[in-house]
Amino acid sequence: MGLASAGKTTIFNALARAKVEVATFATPGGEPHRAVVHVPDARLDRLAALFKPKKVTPAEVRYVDVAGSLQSDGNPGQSAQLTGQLRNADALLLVVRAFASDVVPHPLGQVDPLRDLNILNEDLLLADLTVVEKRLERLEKDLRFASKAGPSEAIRERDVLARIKEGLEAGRPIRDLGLGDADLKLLRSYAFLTAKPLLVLFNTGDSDEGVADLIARAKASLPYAQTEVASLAGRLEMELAELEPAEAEEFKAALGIEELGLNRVIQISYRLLQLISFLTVGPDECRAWTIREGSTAVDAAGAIHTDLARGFIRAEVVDWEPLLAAGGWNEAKRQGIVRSEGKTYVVRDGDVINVLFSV
Ligand SMILES: Nc1nc2c(ncn2[C@@H]2O[C@H](COP(=O)(O)OP(=O)(O)O)[C@@H](O)[C@H]2O)c(=O)[nH]1
Ligand SMILES: [Mg+2]
Repeated sequence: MGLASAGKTTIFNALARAKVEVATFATPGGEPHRAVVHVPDARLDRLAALFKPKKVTPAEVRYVDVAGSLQSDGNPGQSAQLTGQLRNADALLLVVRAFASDVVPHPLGQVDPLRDLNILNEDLLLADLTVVEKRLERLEKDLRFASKAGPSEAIRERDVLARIKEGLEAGRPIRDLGLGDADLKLLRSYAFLTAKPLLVLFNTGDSDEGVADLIARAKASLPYAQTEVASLAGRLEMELAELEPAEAEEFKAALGIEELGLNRVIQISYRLLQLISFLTVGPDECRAWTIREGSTAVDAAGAIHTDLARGFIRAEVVDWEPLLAAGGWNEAKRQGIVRSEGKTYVVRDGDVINVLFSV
C-alpha cells in the first residue's frame, strides 16, 4: 500500500518480474494484482547442484498490489474496499516515495517521505481505532445488561480492547503491545491492520544519497516490534527484472550492484512473517518448504502431506551445509551426521529433513 504514484506498481512489477502496466494514476476500484514470488535461497540452489533433481521448488511469498491509501485519498467506498484487501494480508508493505521527478506529480505537492510515512501510519492506526471503539461501545452495552459478572469472554475481550485503544491512541501499533497467544486468538477475526508485521520500503531514485539517513529517521519514528525499514530503487530494479538474465548480469556489473535490492526485500518479507524453510532433497525434487518459526517435526511433515503427519514415525535431519560437504545423503548417513528426531523436535531454518512414516 502507499500514496498514489509512490511506485507501488513499479515495485510490484519488479517483485513479480511481470509486466503489469504501470499507470501514473492509481486505479482504485480495480481488482488488485497478485503475484507469487520465489524466495531466493542459495542453500536450495547449492543442494540442487549436488542432487541434480528433475525439479527444484523454492518457497513462495505472495504479493498483492492494492490501489491507493486509506482515508488520505479516494472516497469512503473505495477506502472500505481497500481496507478489506489489506485485512486479508499477513503483512503490510508500505511503499513510500523518496524519488524526485519532474514528470511524476506527487499527490500532496512536494516529495517528503517522512511526512508520507506519518500519514500512512496514522491511517493504519485510525482504521484499527475506529473498529475498536465501535466494538467497545457494543460490548459495554451488552455487559451492562448482562448478569452482574457478565460472561467472562466478553469481559476479557473488553479488557484487551481497552488496552489496545490506549495503545493506538498513543500511536502504538497492536503488534507492539506484547499480547499473548490467547488474546491474539480472541482478536483474530478483526484482522487488525496494525497487528500485522510492517515493512516500510522507501522507493528511492537511482542514487542512494541521503537514503541511509532517511532509513535511520524512519526507524527512530517507528521503534516497534515486527517493523522493518528498507529502501529500493524501484524503477531501476523493475528495469533490471525485465531484462534477460545474462543482460541483467551485465548491467548489474556495470552499475556495481552485487545483490538485487529486490531479493533482500523478499527475504525481509519472509523473515517478518516469522517463516522459516526446511529442505527436502532427492533425485525427483529439491524443495524449500515453508513453516512458522517454532514448528515441530510433525508440523513439518504435515506441511508436506497430512499423511506424513498422521503416520509420523521419526524424522531424519541434517544441516544443509554438512550435507553438502558430505556430498550426498548416504555419505552423510555413513558419516553419522544425520540425526534421528522425534515428533517434538523444533525444526530449524535450513534443516534438511526426511520423514519416515507408516501408512
Ligand atoms: N524517476 C522515478 N520514477 C519512478 C520510480 N518509481 C516509479 N516511478 C514512476 O512513478 C510513476 C508512478 O509509479 P507507479 O508504480 O504506477 O505508482 P503507484 O501509483 O504507487 O502504483 C510511474 O510513472 C513510474 O514510472 C523511481 O524510482 N524513479
Ligand atoms: Mg499502481
